[in-house]
Amino acid sequence: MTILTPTQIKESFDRDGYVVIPSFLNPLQVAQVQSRMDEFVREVVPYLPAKHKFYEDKDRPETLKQLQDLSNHDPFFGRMFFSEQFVGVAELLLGSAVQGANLQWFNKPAKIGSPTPPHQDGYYFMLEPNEAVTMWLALDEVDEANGCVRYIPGSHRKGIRSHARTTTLGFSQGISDYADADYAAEVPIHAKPGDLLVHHSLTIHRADGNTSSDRSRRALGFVYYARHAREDFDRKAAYQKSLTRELAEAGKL
Ligand SMILES: O=C(O)CCC(=O)C(=O)O
Repeated sequence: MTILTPTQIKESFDRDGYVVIPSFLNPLQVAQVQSRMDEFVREVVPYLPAKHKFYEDKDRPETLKQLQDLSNHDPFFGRMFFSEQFVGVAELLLGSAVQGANLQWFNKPAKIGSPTPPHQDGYYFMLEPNEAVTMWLALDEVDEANGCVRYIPGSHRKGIRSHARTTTLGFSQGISDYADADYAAEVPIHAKPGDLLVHHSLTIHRADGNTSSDRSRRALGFVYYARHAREDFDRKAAYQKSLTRELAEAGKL
């Protein structure tokens, strides 16, 4: 296995808008995360607010697909989110101090996990300047069959594309003019449990659904903003409020 130096990690991220760090967590650490996550899903998720847990089908608990704000709901995940191990990578890549914004859990259950529409996280973040990273920690073996993440290299240098409302719960906005040239430029990223993918907030990415018959596709998503980036709180709160109302009225929450 090649071990990347911090300089190589930063060069790759600056060039492509993403970088893959293999075996960022060792197998013991991955097992600890999995075990805490299993407990969390069993014991805490039933009490979480509806807006922080999304299901493919909310009447079937086994179809849980996304959790929000884990660091505020659980001390184990809070410690992980603010640990030097993760914060240090965010600081290296953004070249500045950072603020933790959100720790999410993503799943695509076997057979029914829905696709992630093409998007740029920065469109959701509403930051000025738009300087942030998302780290995607694989908790399962991930490839094309269960919906690996696909990046467009260099897209972080081309600004924000136009987005429009999608019907995907948890990814309410997608690039509205995603075209053949975009599909052709994608790089699918295979990952093993413990591998860390990191992308810039302007890097275009998407994922297919999980078409495998028996493999889940679980990951943790760590979002850090550059400390000097300012969030448009009013605009974001207004959007969240109207989205939550709309999803509740549609019976999705
Ligand atoms: O897990 C996925 O399918 C996509 C995750 C994503 O879009 C992100 O971490 O920004």
